[in-house]
Amino acid sequence: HEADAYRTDLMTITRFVLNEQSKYPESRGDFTILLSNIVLGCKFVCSAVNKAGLAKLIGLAGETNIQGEEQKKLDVLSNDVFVKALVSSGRTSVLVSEEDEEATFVESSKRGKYCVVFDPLDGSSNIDCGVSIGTIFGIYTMSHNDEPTTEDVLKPGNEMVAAGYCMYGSSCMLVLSTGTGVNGFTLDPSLGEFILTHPDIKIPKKGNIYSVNEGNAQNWDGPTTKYVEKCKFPKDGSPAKSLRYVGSMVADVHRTLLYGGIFLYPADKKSPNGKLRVLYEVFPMSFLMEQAGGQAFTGKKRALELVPEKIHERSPIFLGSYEDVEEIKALYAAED
Ligand code: AHM
Ligand code: MG
Repeated sequence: HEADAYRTDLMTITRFVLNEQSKYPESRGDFTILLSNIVLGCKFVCSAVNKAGLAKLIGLAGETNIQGEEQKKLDVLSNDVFVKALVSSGRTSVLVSEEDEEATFVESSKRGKYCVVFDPLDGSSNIDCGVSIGTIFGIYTMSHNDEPTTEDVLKPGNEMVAAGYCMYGSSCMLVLSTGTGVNGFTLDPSLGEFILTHPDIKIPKKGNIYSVNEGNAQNWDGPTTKYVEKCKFPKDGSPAKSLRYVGSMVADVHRTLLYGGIFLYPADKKSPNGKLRVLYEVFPMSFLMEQAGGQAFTGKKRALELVPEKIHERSPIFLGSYEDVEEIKALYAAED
């Protein structure tokens, strides 16, 4: 049957979130509206990323204006799109973006009950060579009706109400958690809709891949050094782990989520707090990992219990399969 090739019960991300929200009688669709604006941003960035190589070659329309101004860089363009989509959703009060030094406070007429922290286009070193990059976001709720301040987002990650990422890879995938598990949606380009393709993602209890920038090894601390040594030369008879490192957090975390294993961006002598940002890199990814049954650890504590003091603060991070993260936790505990 030719017709069988078509699924007709399409679970779009909007339908999925509406179903989820309908469990809360007080829900008035605000979250769904906010999310659909995030989805719009992701679709825009996806299309821009896909055209990026071509734009260079043949100069796509609109890319250079009449004054001959240069085309906006993809990360700046992505940021503009997300900020505008989030503000015009009418559902946000505070926005923190990796691209903007200061937080954005939404003007009172457009304010809503959510705060969004995001990295509009992460993996900057991979943009120009067409390797997977992504958008990462986390969502908090405002707990008062006074003027919004940065205090509204300087909260531990376990207070996020939702987190997710969109990966611009061989396909465009959006992975989302609203605190009741993790679900993955793939963009069907012919429909322009994200369709549920990976329901209820659970990370394997243990994996056989580790993911780290080993070029920094000379500057690592004891536990990280020991852990990576153990991955390569296990002494308990288990097989050595494989190394995979894209250098785009979204791609490395996505693979870790689906295949299991561990992703590390540790502290080192040059960067005592690691590289990755607490609010819009460490927290959303840690939230997703825990929701999928894995763990996220900073070298000192559970990542989601950090209380950031600055919006662009950094932290070391170890996240992935439950048992793999247990091992690095044990090495840090043995150090004290
Ligand atoms: P960016 O915000 O400049 O793109 O940096 C973040 C990226 C992450 O996606 C990735 O995990 C990490 O930097 C890789 O860093 P390194 O090149 O030091 O290994
Ligand atoms: Mg980044």
